[in-house]
Amino acid sequence: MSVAVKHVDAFHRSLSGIDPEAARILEGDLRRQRGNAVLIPSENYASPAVLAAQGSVMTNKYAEGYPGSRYYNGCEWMDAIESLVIERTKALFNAEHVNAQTHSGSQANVAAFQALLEPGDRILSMQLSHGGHLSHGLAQNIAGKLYDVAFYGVEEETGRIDLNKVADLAESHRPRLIIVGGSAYPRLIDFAPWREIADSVGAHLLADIAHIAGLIAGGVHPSPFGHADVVTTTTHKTLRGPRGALVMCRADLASAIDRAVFPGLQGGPFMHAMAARAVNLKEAMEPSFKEYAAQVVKNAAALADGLLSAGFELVSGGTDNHLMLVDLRKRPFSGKRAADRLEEAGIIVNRNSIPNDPRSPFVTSGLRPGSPALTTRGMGESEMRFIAERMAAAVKQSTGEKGRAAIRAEVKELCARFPIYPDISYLS
Ligand code: DSN
Repeated sequence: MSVAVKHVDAFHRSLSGIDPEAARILEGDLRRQRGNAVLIPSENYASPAVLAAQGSVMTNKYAEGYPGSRYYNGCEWMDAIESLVIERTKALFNAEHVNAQTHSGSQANVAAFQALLEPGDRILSMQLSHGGHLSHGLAQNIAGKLYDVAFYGVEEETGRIDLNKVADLAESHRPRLIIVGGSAYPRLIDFAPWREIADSVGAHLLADIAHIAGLIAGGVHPSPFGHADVVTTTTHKTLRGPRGALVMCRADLASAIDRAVFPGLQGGPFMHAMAARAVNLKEAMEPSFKEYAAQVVKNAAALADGLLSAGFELVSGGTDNHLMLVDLRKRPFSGKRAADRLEEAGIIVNRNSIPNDPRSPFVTSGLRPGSPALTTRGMGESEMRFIAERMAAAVKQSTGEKGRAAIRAEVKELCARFPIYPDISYLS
C-alpha cells in the first residue's frame, strides 16, 4: 500500500503545476473529507491503493464486449483485469455469474430489469420514502415509466417490513419481479422468506444489496446468494471500493444479464474502475475486512444508542446494520435544517424522508446517519457516543452559530486523531 501511496502522491502533487485551479479544488475536498465527521452511510474512504488503480492507464482503453470476446483489439490486459474481478467477486460472494461492467447501482438495476422483464411487467418493490430506492420504480424514474410498479412499505408502529403483508401484496398484484433491499432500511434482511414469497407467485427475486454489500462480504449479515435470482450492488458504500456496480446472478441468467448490460445499456466499460474494483475485492477478502464490517455494525449500534440517549427518535427504534433513520417529526425543525446545522458543526449527514413523512423529499423530516466512513478512519464506539452527543447539541436552534463553531473545533480535533489520506496532497 505504501508503494501505491507514493506513486499517487507524486502524481497528484504534479497536478498543481499543470492545472492549479483544478488542484486547488481537489485539495479543498481532500481537506473537507479529512476535517469533517462523514456520517453519510453510502459514503466511504477508498484506500490509496484503490485510488491508485482508479487513476491508472487503464482509463485509455476501449474494451466493449467481455473477456475473450471483445469488439476491439489490444484487450489482453483488459481481459486479465476483468477476469480477475469476476473470479474475486465469485469467491467473495459465492456468486455463480458476475457482470462487473455497470457504472452505477441504478444501471445495474436497469440491466436486471432488462434481463428479467418486458415493458409493462409488474414489479413489487419497497416504497422510496419507506427505505427503497428511486431505481426500484419511482414514477419519475425509467423503472416507473417502463414497468407497472406496486409498493410495499414498513409498519408505522414498528418501522419494520411485515413479511405477511408483502406476501399478501404479492398474492394480489402477482408481480413478475420482487425487489428486496433499499437505501434506508436499518434492519437485518433474511433473504430466505423473500424467496418463498417470490416462489409462491412465480416471481423473480432481485436483491439490491448496494448498502449492505460490505456487511455481507464481511460475514456479519445474511447473504442473498442461493435465494435471489439476481443480486445488484454498488462497490463504493460499505464495500469501500471505487464508485461502480456489479450484477451477480444464477448461471442460467448469465447471458441475459450480460446482453442487457452490453449492448443493451452501455458501450465501453470503465476499465480504470475495473482495475480499482480488482484491488478493492482483494482488500475485501482480507481477514481485516471482516473486522471492519463487524466494527461498522458495532459503531452504528453505539451511534444509535447515543442518539436515543440524547433524546432523538429512531425509525424502528434502532439499527441492525450500518445506518439509522432519525425521525424528526416531533422536532421544530426539518431534516434539511438539521443537516445544515450539523454541517456547520463539521458533521456531514444526509437528510432523508422517513416513512409517512409530512414534508417533501427535498426538505424531509429525517436524517440518515451511518458508520462506514468513520469506521474506516479507525473510530470506535466511544467516538460514536461523542458524536451523538455533539449532534444533539448542534441541531438545536439555541446552540447558535458560535456554539456550532465550538463543536466544529471539537470535531476537527477528533478527526485529526483519526487521520485519513495523510500522505496525499494535490498541492506541490
Ligand atoms: N444515493 C444512494 C444513497 O445515498 O443511498 C443510493 O443510490
